[in-house]
Amino acid sequence: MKLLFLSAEDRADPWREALAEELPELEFKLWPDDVGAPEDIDYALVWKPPAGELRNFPNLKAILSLGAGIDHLAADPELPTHIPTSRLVDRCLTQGMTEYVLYWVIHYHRHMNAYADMRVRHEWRHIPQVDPKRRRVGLLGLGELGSDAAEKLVALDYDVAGWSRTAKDIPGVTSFHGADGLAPFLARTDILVCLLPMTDQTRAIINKDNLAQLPEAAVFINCARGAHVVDDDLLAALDNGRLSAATLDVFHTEPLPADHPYWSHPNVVVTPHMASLTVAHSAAAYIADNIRRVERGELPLNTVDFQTGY
Ligand code: OXD
Repeated sequence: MKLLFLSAEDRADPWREALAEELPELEFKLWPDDVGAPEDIDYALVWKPPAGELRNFPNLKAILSLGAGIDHLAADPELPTHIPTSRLVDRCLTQGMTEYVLYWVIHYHRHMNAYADMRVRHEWRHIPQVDPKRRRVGLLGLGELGSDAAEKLVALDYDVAGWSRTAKDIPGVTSFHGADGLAPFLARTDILVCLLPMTDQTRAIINKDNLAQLPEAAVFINCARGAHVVDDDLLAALDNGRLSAATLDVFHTEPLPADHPYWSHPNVVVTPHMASLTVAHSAAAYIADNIRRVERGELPLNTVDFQTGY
């Protein structure tokens, strides 16, 4: 049984070691130099494969994504769709994203951006502290990642709402859904966090019209995809005060070009698509479990529905 590892962004060695512990009978092949006979490859563990590449492996039994998002696969018009594709759902991946969201929500809630500016000016004063029950956090997307972040924010007493395609029932979280639910959701959101999947319905959702629904001086945190955002509209909202700040982890072009205005905007924090990185030793157990399932003739966990796009 052979697995092909194909990613220009992930280190192969930790995966080779972690999968050898989980499935000693699995042979680890590395794209592009150590592929062997393409017809011998049973599984492809991938991140952003070149379009059409997976067509070259005629006996693949499943495609396993190295990340939670599968837009990197959905964009391939030649993706083999007669076999299942599985999203990565993993404790460390979810935990990492929740840490990122909590870190930045708390940063803005506790005015850490303003305190950082004051430190530069050697200025000593207090900014009134706000009860978290009065801080309205809104999560765009209540899937695996969004719902975990929502639950942890509820545990910290924030006033949490979420917006999703269909209604969700998460204790303590006010659920808005569908096109009609978006404007009222935005109108009650001081800190907006985007954790949406990338689909035709969510592309460019952070645009001038939707940003205009937010209260004055709201904050935006994007840890989903750059294409959720119309960059010029976001920059305009930062410049006209609709938004007071933004933390952005994802961009239309990655790495973010050195001359992009986000880098030097005083109210924007840029992080290099690191909100949650896949941890091989944790995720390998899930990948091995999925391979065992397929070998038993079952579908892998979290098989992607390409109609909904996740
Ligand atoms: C993912 C990502 O989809 O890192 O997991 O963006």
